[in-house]
Amino acid sequence: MKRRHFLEAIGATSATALWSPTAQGRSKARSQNRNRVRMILDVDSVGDDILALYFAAAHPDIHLEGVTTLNGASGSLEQANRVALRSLDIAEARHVPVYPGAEGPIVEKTEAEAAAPVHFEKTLQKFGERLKEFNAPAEPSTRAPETENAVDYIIDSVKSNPNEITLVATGPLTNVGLALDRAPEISRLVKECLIMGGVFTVPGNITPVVEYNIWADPEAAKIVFNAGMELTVVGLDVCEHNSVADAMMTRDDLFDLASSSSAAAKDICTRFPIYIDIWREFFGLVGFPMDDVIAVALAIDKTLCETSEPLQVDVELAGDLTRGQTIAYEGNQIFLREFPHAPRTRICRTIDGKRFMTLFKETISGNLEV
Ligand SMILES: [Ca+2]
Repeated sequence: MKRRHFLEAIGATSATALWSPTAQGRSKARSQNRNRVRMILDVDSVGDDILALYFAAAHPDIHLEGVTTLNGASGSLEQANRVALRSLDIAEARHVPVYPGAEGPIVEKTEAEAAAPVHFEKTLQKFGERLKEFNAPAEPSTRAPETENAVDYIIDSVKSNPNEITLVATGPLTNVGLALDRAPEISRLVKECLIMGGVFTVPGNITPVVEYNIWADPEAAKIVFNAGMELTVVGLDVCEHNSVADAMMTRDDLFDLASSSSAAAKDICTRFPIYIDIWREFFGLVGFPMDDVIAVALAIDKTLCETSEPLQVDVELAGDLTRGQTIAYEGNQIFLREFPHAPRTRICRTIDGKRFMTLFKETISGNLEV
């Protein structure tokens, strides 16, 4: 079916204006003389990290200063570096340096954690041939990562540019936690920090109360949540639950992106159908959740999500079921707890999913009207 026919069939002909080829390339012209968010993006480089890299590289209101990597859900630091470099190549952002970071969590996983059966891997087998596009090893880039370590780079950048740098972390919090541990003063020198991680009101994806990024390095997360930074938390509540289905990527969105000439859009259309299928068939979600992109998008548009008032949020370090749980102090409790800093953590409660997905597609396809 041609795109025009598809849109007519679903009664959305007006949307064609969004994808007008005449708007192509406007974003580059607009990017000059704009007051852009200076961003360091910390990634572990699986599916939605790639989308976050594409978005950050393409949006005219973001100046991507550097990308830092760590070992996370993609399996190794080397793979994270390769994926980050390759994604920046595709996004025509080869000028953005990539700094390798942590090879594992601050506290090593126990044998029991390492040996825990993973339901996901077994289920994947049924996807057969389609799996070759899922977390596929990236082709080598023509350039290498920087020699400076990610943690040193974060500390140096923040200290040299006080109140200028926005830190967005979309993987486990090891790099950010180590930077804050080594140089606590940067907590007041960062303009703000946004993280994708944690869960508050919907089921977790590791245990019913634990989300992957926090589970992967709870000690690092505890440092980050207790550092006194201006912190915005994109938890599973606004990305991985069908109550926010509007904010997920579906095959209809791939159809919209398919008319774009952007290399990032083409890559998404080639590689992401399997992600959409897996998240639908395994997690029961309407589409592929855009967790990491939401964290990046919030750095330029706070109105995309409704957030809590500033709260104290802490991380549970104990318990088979609860290690890595994020707990927000709300309401009134009998036990009094003193905190070292005033509350500065805002939790995302709701998201304007349709507006977010339109922003994503317009940014990736170079059709953004600003
Ligand atoms: Ca991630």
